[in-house]
Amino acid sequence: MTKKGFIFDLDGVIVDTAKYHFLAWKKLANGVGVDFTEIQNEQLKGVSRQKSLEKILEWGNKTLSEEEFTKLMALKNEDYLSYVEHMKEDEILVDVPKVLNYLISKKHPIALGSASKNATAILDKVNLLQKFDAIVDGNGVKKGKPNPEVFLNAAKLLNVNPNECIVFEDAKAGIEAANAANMISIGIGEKSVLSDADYVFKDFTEISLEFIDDIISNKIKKEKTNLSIDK
Ligand code: B16
Ligand code: MG
Repeated sequence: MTKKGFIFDLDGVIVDTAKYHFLAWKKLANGVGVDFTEIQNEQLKGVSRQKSLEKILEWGNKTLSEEEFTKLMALKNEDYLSYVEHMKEDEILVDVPKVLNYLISKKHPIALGSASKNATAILDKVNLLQKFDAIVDGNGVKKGKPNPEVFLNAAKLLNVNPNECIVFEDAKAGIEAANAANMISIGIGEKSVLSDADYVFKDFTEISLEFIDDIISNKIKKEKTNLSIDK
């Protein structure tokens, strides 16, 4: 049987750190006189820290000097990490360990493919770091999602062909990146948002081990392709 590579996004797939990003971005935005809503926070999912701040300033019609911009990014991260610091295993999203442990028992390699520069620290906090064979995070990529770089790097590290890889993602940009990498894209969240994904599940409770077996045995294949990466 061909070896498959399984790649997991972090925020929104393994843990829900979006709520901490929201608190930290809201504090920062309000501090410079800009409004920030949960709906706007949704649009920052999978988006890098720098791009997120650019968007917030754009929404609020604000411009900052380069120095202020760098300072605010550092402050946001400090605030965000004050929440991350308290994270424990109970913040792992339901049934994620079920799938991780099953893949490990079947000897299929697992990678993380996240935009976050704090990914290793977060995985360590929730005690999952040891389960991953490779970590590709915001420190290791030049082009963020929807560019496929993050997932292609992960496939390389796992030593698995991209077309034998499967990506679990909660962000639209992440699904586009997985499709551009020619990997099976599995959306975690709402079908209406993740319509480009090959398969969509509300969360991991909906993903059966039979489904994983069907992927491994090629019964389940890639449904959609999207090779436009110039975004
Ligand atoms: P950091 P993911 C992404 O994580 C988050 O969804 C996004 O909201 C955040 O801005 C980005 O990481 C960068 O995070 O500030 O920790 O470097 O979903 O790609 O795992
Ligand atoms: Mg995510």
